[in-house]
Amino acid sequence: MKRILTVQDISCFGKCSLTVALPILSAMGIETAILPTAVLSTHTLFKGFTCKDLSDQLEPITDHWKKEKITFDAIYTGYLGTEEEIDTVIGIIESFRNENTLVFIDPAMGDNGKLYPAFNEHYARKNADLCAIADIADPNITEAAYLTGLPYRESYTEEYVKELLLALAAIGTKTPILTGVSLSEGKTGAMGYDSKRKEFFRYQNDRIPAAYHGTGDIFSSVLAGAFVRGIDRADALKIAADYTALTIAETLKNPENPWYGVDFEATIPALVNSLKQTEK
Ligand code: PXL
Repeated sequence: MKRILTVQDISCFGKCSLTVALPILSAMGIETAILPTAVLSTHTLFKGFTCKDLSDQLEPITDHWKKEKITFDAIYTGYLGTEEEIDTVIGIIESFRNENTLVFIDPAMGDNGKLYPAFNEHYARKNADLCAIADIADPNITEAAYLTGLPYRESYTEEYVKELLLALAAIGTKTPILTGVSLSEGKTGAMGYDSKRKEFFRYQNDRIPAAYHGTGDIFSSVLAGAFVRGIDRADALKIAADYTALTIAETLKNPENPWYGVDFEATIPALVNSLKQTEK
């Protein structure tokens, strides 16, 4: 069985970061170790959230793993917390990485042109250091604009998306994948750039006119899991985008309309099924 380490916060309530990554990766048949960067009462879009930074625990935990000779096939980072913590996480990646380790970075820090409440521009720029050592990084357009210093655009052309991807590759990301990219009316999905082969690639499905919190974490968890399982790029993007869209559609049916997160629990059987299809 493949083994992944995911490094992100644990928001005790709110269906994001570790509370979605862990169940999704487990359901995908991947042994999942976690390194919580902070513990919050809820995610930061609730008012009055509590937050205990766990930066001082990261090295003692990983030092213990080293002594136990624990290794990982992949390391996947999400929402971190502080600039110092980013440096610590870079050190941890470098110390566990070998030539076969997949390093997948989701520089989770904002959406819709804005940073999340806990972050500022300095923090955003610091995330570029992390993306510089990534095999794959999957920012949304907001995050990519902050990472590269290019302007954020709400309406854009394919040329703009390519410009962002090339700027991310220039930072050092081997294969940047931009999420939440709409390349034609009524469609949405992702577009990536393989800097080794100098090749753009994309996947688009129908846009569902609803925005929910935590969908970026769901997309990233599935995409990281699919790559760890050795699924090829085209199928991996399709599985992640289709699962995210299906989950949003399922959530829209929920009369309680949970704004804080999506009903991914209901669609896990479909995710497992889509993995079986790729194995046929
Ligand atoms: O979904 C990204 C995310 C992760 N973790 C925390 C957050 C957010 C987005 O707001 O607040 C704590």
